[in-house]
Amino acid sequence: PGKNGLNGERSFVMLKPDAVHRKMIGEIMNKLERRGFKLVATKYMKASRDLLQKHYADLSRKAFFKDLIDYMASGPVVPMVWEGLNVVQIVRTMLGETVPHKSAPGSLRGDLCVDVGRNIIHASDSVTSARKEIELWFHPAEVTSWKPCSIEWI
Ligand code: RTP
Repeated sequence: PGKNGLNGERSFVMLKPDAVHRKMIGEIMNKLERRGFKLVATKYMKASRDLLQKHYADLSRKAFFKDLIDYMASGPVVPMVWEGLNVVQIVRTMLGETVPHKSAPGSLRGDLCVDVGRNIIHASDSVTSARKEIELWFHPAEVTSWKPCSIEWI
């Protein structure tokens, strides 16, 4: 174990507009918290097409790129930074597959969605892309890590 008893790894996770519309924000955040990860940044926003095009730049040649940007710009999103041991890989596993019909029950997509074009959540696929995505979506001052404290609250 490294920093804070964990490896201090961070992932960029984003609830997509369909998750917001379907009122799943709490349910999904709850699953990430219960798994053992720590929320260190979040906001609620309508993302600009420019920001979304930068975020999905690797997919710009894909036939579905315009539909993807239209969908992501169609309503508010909830970008987040989660911290914890092997968070990048574990959250990708929790998501299930990109295509919901290949996602096992028990995974977020396997339990909560059916359409690849409405697949509720994004999460970084590597530590390197997490670093880039966190930098794209958050100012450093918006990310606030914390340690468990010993004060008894109740
Ligand atoms: P994400 O980046 O959103 O976490 O998704 P991913 O890694 O599982 O999948 P990726 O290949 O990066 O694709 C990004 C998002 O594009 C949409 N998509 N639509 N119509 C299609 O065939 C298609 N394929 C991908 C999905 O919303 C996917 O999450």
